Order: sequence, then structure tokens, then C-alpha cells
Amino acid sequence: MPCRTVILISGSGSNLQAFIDACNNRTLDADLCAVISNRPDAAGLQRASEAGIAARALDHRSFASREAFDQALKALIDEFSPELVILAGFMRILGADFVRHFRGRLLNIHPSLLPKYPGLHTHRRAIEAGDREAGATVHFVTEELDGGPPILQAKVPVMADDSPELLASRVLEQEHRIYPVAAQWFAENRLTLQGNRAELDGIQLPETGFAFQELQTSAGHLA
Ligand code: NHR
Ligand code: GAR
Repeated sequence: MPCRTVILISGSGSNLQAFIDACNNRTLDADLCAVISNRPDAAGLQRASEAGIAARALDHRSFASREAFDQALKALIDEFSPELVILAGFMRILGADFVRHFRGRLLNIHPSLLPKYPGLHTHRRAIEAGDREAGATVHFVTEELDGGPPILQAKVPVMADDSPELLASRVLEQEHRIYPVAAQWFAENRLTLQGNRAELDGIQLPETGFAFQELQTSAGHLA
């Protein structure tokens, strides 16, 4: 049975597109039931419609409080009874109630090598710090912003004359490769959240998640 999945976005939805492509390629066994954006003008909603996926907007600006938005979002997601909820460039911080409700079935991709640079402007921060490498991390979402247990991480080099935009596009390319892989692990019931650690096949994942590079060398067919 394909894994019932709801995807939350705020913007262009290129990660959403990677999920759509992975379903079409049969590398991801998911039923993408709905795409929900907090921004009504998000380009990703168009991608969803074109793929025949229910596309909904829930504008956070029309709610009196963060809690009221979270409640409405939770109710809307639950209408689709998903097994998995994916944050794909979703830009609203979610409250403790929301996160608890979806605990263990809520994933995010963050554009840094967590635990480095939680929060915003990750690429600018990595360049300003003089880092030689950057990347992206798929993690379980917990109450702590970008602090939930990492699952899968991919690295890219930071170039001598890099700009945040160039680095962002280099990282995004890797996001599109790793996020559907982590979702497929979940779909196959191989990935779980146990306490505050992520487990794959019952084995604790490292503190920074599985290194995608190692996955490629040890299992070329997944690359
Ligand atoms: N919510 C919880 N509880 N835990 C996490 O780990 C979350 C989360 C909600 C979103 C994505 C995250 C990222 O990958 C994410 C992880 C938004 C902000 C933010 O500051 C920070 C991190 C992330 C998403 N948002 C502003 C806010 O006030 C709004 C910014 C905007 O609209 O442009 O919510 O980076
Ligand atoms: C991605 O780089 C994602 O990691 C990042 O936004 C981009 C969304 O791109 N997420 C965050 O910064 C969350 N705060 P997309 O809309 O094309 O998938």
C-alpha cells in the first residue's frame, strides 16, 4: 500500500516536484494526497494541480494567532488522514501541539548540515563563517526548531567565490536526491522515531543522520 502523504510548502515547491517525480519513477511508493501552502501564491500549488494532487491554501495572515493557524492546519491535514507529513520549504514555525500530534510522522528538510545553522539564512551564514562545506539535512520535526533527530544528510563544497544564491542551488540539487530516499525509508516502515533518536531498521542513526555519500558507495542502485 502506498504511503498516504501530505506535503506542506510555502514557495516554489521544487522539493515537492522531486516527490512527484520519484512517485512517477516508482522510486517512492507514496500516495501524495494533498499539497497545502500557507502562501496562496506559492508556485508549488500549480505544480500540485498539474500533477492531479489536491492543492489547498491556508493563509496564516487570516488567523488571529499562531495557535489558531496551527489548529486549522492540523484539521485540514487530518481530513486527508496521512501516514506521513512532509515539510518541503514550509516557512512557518509550528507550535508544540501541532508537532506532538504528528510526532514520528513529520519530516523536514533543512538547508544546512545540522546541528549547524538552525533557522533562516543558512547559506549566507555558512559562507560568512568560512565553511568549506555545506549541505542539507532531512530530520524528524520536534518542538525544537530544526533540532529534531537527523535522518539523512548530503554535503556539497562551498566555493571560494560563492554567493548564497549559488550555494543554495547547489544544496537544493542534493535536497531533491535525499528527501525522496528518506520518505521511501518511511514508506517501507524502516524509519522510526524512538524517543529522541531516529532509527533505520531498528538501528540508531548517527547524530548527524546517515551520510548520503556513504549510501551511494555502499548501494549504488540507490544513487
Ligand atoms: N516547527 C517546529 N516546531 N520544529 C521544526 O523543526 C520546524 C518547524 C517549522 C518549520 C522548517 C524550518 C527550516 O527548515 C521548520 C522546522 C521557518 C522558520 C522561521 O523562522 C525557521 C525554520 C524553518 C521554517 N519562520 C518565520 C516564522 O515566524 C517566518 C519566516 C517567513 O515567513 O519567511 O514562523 O528552515
Ligand atoms: C529548500 O532549500 C528548503 O530546504 C528550504 O527552502 C527551500 C524550498 O525550496 N527550507 C527552508 O528554508 C525552511 N525554512 P522548494 O520550495 O523549491 O522546495
